[in-house]
Amino acid sequence: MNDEQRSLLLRSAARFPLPEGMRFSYGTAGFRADALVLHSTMFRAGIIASLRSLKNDGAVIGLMVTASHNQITDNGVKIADPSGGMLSQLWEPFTDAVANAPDADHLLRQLICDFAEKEGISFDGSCRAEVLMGRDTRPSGESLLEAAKEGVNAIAGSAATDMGVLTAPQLHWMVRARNRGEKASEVHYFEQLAGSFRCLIDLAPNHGQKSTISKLVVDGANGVGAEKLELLIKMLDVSFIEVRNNGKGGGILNEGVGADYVQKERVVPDGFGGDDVGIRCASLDGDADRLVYFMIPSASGKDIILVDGDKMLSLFALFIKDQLSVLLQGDVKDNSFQPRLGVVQTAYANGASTDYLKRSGLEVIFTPTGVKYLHEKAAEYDIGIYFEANGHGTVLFSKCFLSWLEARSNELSSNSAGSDQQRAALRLMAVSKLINQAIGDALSGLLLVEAILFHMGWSISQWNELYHDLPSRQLKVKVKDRTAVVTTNAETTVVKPPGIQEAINVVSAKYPRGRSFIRPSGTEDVIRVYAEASTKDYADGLAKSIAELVESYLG
Ligand code: G16
Repeated sequence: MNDEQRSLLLRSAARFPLPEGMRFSYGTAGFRADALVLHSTMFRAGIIASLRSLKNDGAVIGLMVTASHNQITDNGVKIADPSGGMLSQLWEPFTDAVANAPDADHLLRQLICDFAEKEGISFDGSCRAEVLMGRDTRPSGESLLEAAKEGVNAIAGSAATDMGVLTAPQLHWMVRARNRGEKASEVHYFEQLAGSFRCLIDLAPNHGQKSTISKLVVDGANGVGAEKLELLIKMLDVSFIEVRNNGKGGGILNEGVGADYVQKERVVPDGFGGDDVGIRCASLDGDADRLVYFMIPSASGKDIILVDGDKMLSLFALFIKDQLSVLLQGDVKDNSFQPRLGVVQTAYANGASTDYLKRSGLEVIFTPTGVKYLHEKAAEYDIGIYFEANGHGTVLFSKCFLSWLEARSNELSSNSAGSDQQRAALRLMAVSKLINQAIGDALSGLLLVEAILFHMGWSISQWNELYHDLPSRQLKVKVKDRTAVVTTNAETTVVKPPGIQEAINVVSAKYPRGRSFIRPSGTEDVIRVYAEASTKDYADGLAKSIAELVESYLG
């Protein structure tokens, strides 16, 4: 950095002082906190995004201002790497250090210069950083995005482009598209989703003889997903989707609505009720990267039947496996390429889902919570399907598999056009275009679920019958210091504080099919408790006992 660059950085940083007594951590999916204390964090996240772009020879980086499922008064930031995936974990320690570096004595500047030197990042103007920015609908978003923009601009020669209000997955998709030299506007995103969805519908068996798709009601969490889904519906020109909780009727983001609420509380969200009994319903979260389905079984109660991320994973895996086996049958020569199909889950996955997937002959791998871990694992397969039970996930297709598929599809269209094999190849190609390759995306996931249910001719109940969930319960416990809990084995074993894991084991063993674990949340200031057992009462009882254990150990 030359003197001019240094003084630009110092002048800009002085406008965003660190709030006193706060410690920021990049966490499960970026920085999150009360929006009032986040201006310095946003400014610094802007700097990090610029540096990340310089490190990647000027590739486009994404910066999304969102706190996703958190309450409306919170906000946060997610940084997208050139692939469109989450920021490399290798940079997280530096990111934490930058977010917390004291302003005094130019420590922030020194930290940045030292890191840049170590990473071989040059400020000589040989390449220019470019950062695409988006925000969700939170009221604090605009001013926090401005702070992040100032951070980008504090690295001389960097360019920040404000893409406005977007879902988080849209921004990730745009970053990926830009770096692949593809068209990357919102319209292109919608066109790609709409085109591949139509293609799957047209390829459904007996299409034309089937009735139209039955009604789907979507809870938009009073957030950005509702607004974008309405646009997508217009582009699709369909009438089977009704959007509720779009924020226009005075509802509050994530309050009594949204995927996180529906999945954790298992109750009917606001805006839904007796008239929706038996109808297929779905919920998006605050930045539309999570999706769960549900059904209201009776008009008299608040309970729902949840069809969660595990069921989505199972539906996608089943469909893809079927299409693959059709495609691979027959021609011995082509059978020489055997694509590897893998599924990735976390400890939150319902035990019944894992049993079902294994029984279906699939390879199941576990990672800690956080799509950054699942995505990385899924990318090791030709087709990697990953989902968290909370509805965050996608299907990844390797470059090698897609080239093979394209060649195979071309061959089939010249030799056996209209054959089952050709249709299977076309379906898989459409899935790879429909489902977001950068990150979990509620809108693309929703269209894929709808297309597969239509293909199968299934209702939501038939889908739900794939396997029967073990009853489960999740709780959160507020403690003095959540970092006191340290876990291992994909978060299934607590190593600190000593003794608590043994106590959890003793309690869990008292319940038939009892399984439970605890972990510190990376997005909220709580310890999360998960419990499952053979009955609802047992699962509730086990969760309560484990929560009491957490309180007794951590206060
Ligand atoms: C984020 C992550 C998810 C994670 C969730 C909850 O989701 O992207 O992978 O499951 O947080 O994390 P934790 O239990 O650590 O609080 P979102 O939708 O909030 O961005």
